[in-house]
Amino acid sequence: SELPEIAPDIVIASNPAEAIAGEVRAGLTSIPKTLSPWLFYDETGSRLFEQITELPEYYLTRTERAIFHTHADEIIAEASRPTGNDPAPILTLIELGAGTATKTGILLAAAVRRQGRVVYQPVDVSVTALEAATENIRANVPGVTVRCQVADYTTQALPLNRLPNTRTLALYIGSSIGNFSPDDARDVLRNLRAQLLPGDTLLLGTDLAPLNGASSSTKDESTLLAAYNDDAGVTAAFNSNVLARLNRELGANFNLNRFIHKAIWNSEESRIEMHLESLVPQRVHIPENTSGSAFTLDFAAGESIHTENSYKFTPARVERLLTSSGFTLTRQWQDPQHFFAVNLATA
Ligand code: AVI
Repeated sequence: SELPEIAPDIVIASNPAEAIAGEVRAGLTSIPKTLSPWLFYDETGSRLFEQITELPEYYLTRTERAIFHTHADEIIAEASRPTGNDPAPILTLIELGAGTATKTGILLAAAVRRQGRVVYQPVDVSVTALEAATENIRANVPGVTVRCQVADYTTQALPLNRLPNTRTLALYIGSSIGNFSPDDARDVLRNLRAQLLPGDTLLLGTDLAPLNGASSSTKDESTLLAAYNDDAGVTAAFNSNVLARLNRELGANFNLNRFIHKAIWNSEESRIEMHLESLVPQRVHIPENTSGSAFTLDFAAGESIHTENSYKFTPARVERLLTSSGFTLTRQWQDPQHFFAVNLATA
């Protein structure tokens, strides 16, 4: 039977200018200095991130895409598994932090093959990303009804306008969960879990930790470091853009030539860390704004701003995260080299 056509409904997120000013003040006045990774994604940062996903060193995106190409029908079949009170489930796909949805088309096409049509609800804080996602899916995957939602899924309850008699498959792919601390990751997934019904599923993309000594994997520390420190310098530009953004939007006076991009592997925490390291002793000024009065920042030579963590998971760690958020891991797909994992969990 045909699913009804639904008009796009846009939910506007909270005041971004105020959120940015508050976040910057809190992060830069703490010890050690930090900046939240979501600050990367202004227009320039989002464009640089798209470039990162195509770099030869950045294996994450193409590996996850390859897993989708190989297993999309199986993933959709598994998420559509009949149950006693739902013998022929029809899926609705929602995607957290959809961005431009370039990989999602593979899963949507598989859903269309199985059920004829599908409703797709991308959720993102960026309107321009959602416009690109809608364009991309409408042009490339017939049979999909796109319904965009502008929202910050980390802080706002997702307004899931469910269609009657459909089952939700929530997508959280691209290793985005890896940019949260373990506690925050659990809270994000718990928040999502609270809005799902029994039988609904989550597809979670996780980058895998290096398997030391395992012969079936060629992933080691150098693979990881290269992915976050590419030869063309795109990741360095992506990292420094956050300072350029603070100059543009808050009137700060960071001198970008006096900070250098650093990516390090923290094996104890199983994460890549990105930093912006001050090359010299220096003082930076941030004018008065909505979050309070002007302030100055003093940097010692070699002192850094910690701008991002990117956690890498063992399969056991993925399972623990899902269990602690109220999900049950049902299937996991990996690429042949064990670089990346795509996990299906039930609510
Ligand atoms: C968006 N996120 C999963 C990326 C990552 O790999 O952690 C962001 C990124 N940072 C540097 N390169 C890519």
